[in-house]
Parts: sequence; C-alpha cells; structure tokens
Amino acid sequence: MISKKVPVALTVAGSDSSAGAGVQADLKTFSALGAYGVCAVTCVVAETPGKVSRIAPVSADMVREQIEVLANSFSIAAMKTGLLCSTEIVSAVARAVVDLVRQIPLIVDPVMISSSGQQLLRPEAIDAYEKELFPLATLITPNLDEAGKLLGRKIEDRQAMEEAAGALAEKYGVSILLKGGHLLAGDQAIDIFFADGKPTELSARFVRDVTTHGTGCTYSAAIAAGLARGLSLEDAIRRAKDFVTASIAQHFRWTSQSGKSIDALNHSP
Ligand code: PXL
Repeated sequence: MISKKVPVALTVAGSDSSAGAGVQADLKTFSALGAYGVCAVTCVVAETPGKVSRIAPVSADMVREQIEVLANSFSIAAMKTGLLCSTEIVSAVARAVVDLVRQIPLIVDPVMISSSGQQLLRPEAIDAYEKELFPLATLITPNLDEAGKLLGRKIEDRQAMEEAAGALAEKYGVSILLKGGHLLAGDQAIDIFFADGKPTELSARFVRDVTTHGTGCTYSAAIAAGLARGLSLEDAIRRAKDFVTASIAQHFRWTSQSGKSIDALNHSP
C-alpha cells in the first residue's frame, strides 16, 4: 500500500464511449496529474471521434445520488462539471454542490456543442446554468462559441476575446477562462484568464492537423487536478494548458474501418 495521501477530484460529466472526452478523459487526466478521480455520470453518449450517435441522460435523481454518496465518503479536494445534458440535471447538480462549494473549488466547463458540431446540451438548460450553477463556480471555462452564446455576440479577434472575458466575469461574478482554441489565426492558441478585474493572456504553440475531441474536458479536469493538489488558480491553469498542449501534440492516430483517420488525445503525455 502507498500511504501517501492522494487528493481526490470529482468530475460530474457525461460518458464518451470513445474515451477522448467526458468522464473518461477527466479520470485519465486526474490520474496523470496525481489526483484520484471519482465521477458522477450525467449521461451516456454513444460516439466515435467526429460522430455523436446518441445521448441518453441519466435521471437527475441518480446524478444527485452519485454526488451525495461520494461527498459523504471521500474528502473531495476539487470538482469540475462537464456535459450536464438537461435543465433537470444542471439544477440537480447545483443543489447537490451548493453546500460543498463553501470548501471545495468548482470548475464549470459549460459544454454545449461537440467539436464535431453536434448539440450536446439542450439549449433551454443555459438558463439554469446562468441562474443556478455559475454563481457557485470558482472558474467558468467557455470556448469562443459558448462565450458567444452566453453574451449573444460573436467573438472574432483578440480584443473581442478580452472584452468578452471581462463581460462574462462581470455578468456572473466569477473568474473566467476564455479559450481561444483554433479560431484565431496564427500559430498560437491563446486563452484569456480574467480574474480580480484584470485579464491575463496564456499562450501555447498551436498544434496543427490534429482532429481530437475532448480538449476542453481535459483542460478543465487538469485545472481541477492542480487545485486538488494545492496550486493557486493561475498556476493550475498554466500547468493545465501545458498538459493539454502535450496531450494534443502526442496524440494517438488509427485508421478506421472505413479508411478515415481517427485521432485521440494522449492523456498520459
Ligand atoms: O468534448 C465535449 C464532450 C463532453 N462530454 C462528453 C462528450 C463530448 C464530446 O463529444 O461526449 C461526454
């Protein structure tokens, strides 16, 4: 037995059958970064990289019970949410974590659409996010599409990113990590971390010609792992960005039955 106390991190997210995103990505990331991962599954997604076939939600009561039994037993050091699927599940998660967030940091990754363009979150659930879950978050990690949806405008350049991150931080009263991803031109993947009234730019080499999914899941899980290990929020974000960049750069690649290429993140880069 290893007597060292390993911090426990909780993910509340969907199951991705192809294991690049969702709880599978989160648990692998937690392990790679020295945290013991536990999970509450919100929905089961039948998919392969690039194609979501079907999404089946778990009952909101079952989601609540998973969180409750875990929180009653483990000493959870950090938690994150990923795909929450429906209004009922967003509300159930908010109710289940409302007392926990007094002591445990919560990263909310507001997953709405898959990288392949498939709607993952029911659009009417955005309201419950805004009213019930965002106020409980330590950090919200939208990509440009999600931030655009929350603000009702397109975010098309670096300046607009900074303004959007500030507007979201003001609107929800929490820190924001706005992920620029591939949408900005150039050879850098730029994110804006907006906290305490000021923006900080994080940049990493943009890895080209890789079509992986689950980078957002992996990023927020890596941040949660860093917080679980006692890092400050900014240090956790910086290390998480390095981890995601390495996971993409060292991706796996196979050829599918139909001759197409399949890429997946490497969660142990
Ligand atoms: O990458 C977004 C995402 C999040 N969570 C689950 C998913 C996906 C993408 O397909 O399946 C469970």
